[in-house]
Amino acid sequence: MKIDCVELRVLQMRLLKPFRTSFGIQQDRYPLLVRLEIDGRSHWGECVAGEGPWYSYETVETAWQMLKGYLLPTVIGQDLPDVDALETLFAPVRGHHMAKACIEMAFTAALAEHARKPLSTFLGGARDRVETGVSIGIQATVDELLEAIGTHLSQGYRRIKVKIEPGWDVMAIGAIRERYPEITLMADANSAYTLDDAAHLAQLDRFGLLMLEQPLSPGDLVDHAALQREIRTPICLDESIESARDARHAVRLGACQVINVKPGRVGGFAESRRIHDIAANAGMPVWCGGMLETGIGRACNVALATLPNFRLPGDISASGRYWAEDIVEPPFVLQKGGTIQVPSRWGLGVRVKVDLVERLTVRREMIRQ
Ligand code: NPG
Repeated sequence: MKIDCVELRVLQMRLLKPFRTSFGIQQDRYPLLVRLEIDGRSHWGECVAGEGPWYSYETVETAWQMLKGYLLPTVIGQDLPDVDALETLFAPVRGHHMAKACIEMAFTAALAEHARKPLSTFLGGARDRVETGVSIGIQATVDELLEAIGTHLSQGYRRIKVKIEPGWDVMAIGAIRERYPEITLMADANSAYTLDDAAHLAQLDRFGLLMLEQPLSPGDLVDHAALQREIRTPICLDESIESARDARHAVRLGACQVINVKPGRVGGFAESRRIHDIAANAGMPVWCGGMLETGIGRACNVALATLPNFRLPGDISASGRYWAEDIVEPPFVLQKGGTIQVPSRWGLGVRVKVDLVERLTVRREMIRQ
């Protein structure tokens, strides 16, 4: 298949509620969308890069530059029989997985459509719904945190993840456990601690958390392994796992017991699949994370989460947890049992609301050969 040209766009979208993590507060999201034109048809993808270099060195701006300057010129106009061919052309560009992933995922969805299969089936998944959870940001007070959790539980979410940071951890988790002793609960630190905090983090052990996500810095595989020897709560790695090689190293070192796979973070579906398989061979479950995506990235995450070793609920919440109106039709809604239905249409499986995308666009450019 030949990508004839690619349109890049940045949208401006307001989150229904500000989202606070150990990185800071986010109110607006600026999703970078790509639209591949193949044989006169449009295939959409979403880049998960953030507005600033906090979660990763990649940003909306760097991804735009990489796509325009290096990645798209190598693939536009080339005959690409499969994803391997695309990965080979992208390989000389070091890193920049988020920039690469949006093209890889849109191209994979195009291949699925061409093969007349839903993306999930094309990737090798077999489920028609995926279990999901919700990620709740740091709140101003414990009362607000408990209220936010109560709201999401009443909406049907079955797994609650809360963001923590020094000063908002043992006390906050303790208060949640007092109010909700039985819920499936986990914490995400987004790298806010160091190994010196091991004894402090061990205090979380008494709360029976499903896992503690990314307590230390992304590069700290060795320190995560040391921390895992000092705490009982299973460590989950997110930012630390940028590739299948990182997953292999993490398994070998005992740096984690769970991996959060975000296809955008690792360069796309193919690398996600490799990480999935490494974890499966090690008997380690994975789950699908989220990056406050629009329905386009969400459709990709839902499809990926149908693979067999996605054995824990993901951060793939319903469209209404983020946006007043999602840019896809139908939007993703929460079903009974805290699940999301997997689209059954061919390809990406959802229709992009082009008029709405147009209204939300703050920057656009067509990249041709
Ligand atoms: O529901 O999409 C979602 C958000 C899930 O907490 C979530 N994502 O570290 O995993 C993360 C975190 C994040 C969000 C990180 C935005 C960076 C930006």
